Amino acid sequence: MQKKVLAIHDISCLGRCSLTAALPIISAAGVEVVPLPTAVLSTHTGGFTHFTFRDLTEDMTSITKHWEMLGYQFDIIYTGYLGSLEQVDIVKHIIGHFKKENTLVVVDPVMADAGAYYSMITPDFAVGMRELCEMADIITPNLTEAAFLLEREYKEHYTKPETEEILRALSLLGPKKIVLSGVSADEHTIGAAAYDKETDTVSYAIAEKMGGFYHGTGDTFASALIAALAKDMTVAEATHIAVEYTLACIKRTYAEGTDTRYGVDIESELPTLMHLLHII
Ligand code: PXL
Repeated sequence: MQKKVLAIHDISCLGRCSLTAALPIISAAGVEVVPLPTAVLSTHTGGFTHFTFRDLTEDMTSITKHWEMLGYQFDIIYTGYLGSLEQVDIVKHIIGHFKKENTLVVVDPVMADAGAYYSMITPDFAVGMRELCEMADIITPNLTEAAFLLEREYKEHYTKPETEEILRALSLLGPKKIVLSGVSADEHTIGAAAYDKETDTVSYAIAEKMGGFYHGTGDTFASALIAALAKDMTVAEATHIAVEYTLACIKRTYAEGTDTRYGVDIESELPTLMHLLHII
């Protein structure tokens, strides 16, 4: 049976993040992606001014009520950027309704990067996100989001023991598995760490670091992770694939020299992802 993923994020029309990343990347795995848009923006909020923002809070409930009537079910529920605390509450209800025995709930607590909240996000949002993380099987924060979820100061550098302590502290919020991005071994590397609470093991996927700060790479990474999980890969394998694919997108975009606000070239590297997933 073809797997079905419910992806709850905004649509930032320009800038390749949230749904405009999730839809092509997860589809490339041969998986159906059903989008639930939380808002429509002309661009994402990172580095742009004058962007439009149409809130879809009301539509979220009426759309999912229709799906409830149809009895539609999902194998994976994947949540990302949410526009307000009210939306966090709605998403909790959606998870409550659509999570069945074998549904995997993956929460990407999208709210911050490089030590700072995104422009429309306030610190009280972290409280709501923490509650949403409690309902997840897997969470995928970056190091800044991890610090904010744990109500800690963000540091620029974390040692290996510090990273592993963060992973264990995050698992105490509830999720059985944590995929932490932005982890590095030294200044020349970057990648992610996957933690399994049941076995208390950490698996690292570390790659060479490229210059530049590209928007949307967190969503590229999490969407590739979902694609691999939907193909029944382990969280450790999926983390490796997500790091490799994201790095390939960044390398290509770096070579193209495009404005970093427009995100990475996820499209040209879709064959790489399909190859990593053993589809081609
Ligand atoms: O990539 C995360 C993200 C998603 N959606 C919107 C954003 C951002 C990051 O800035 O602004 C609207």
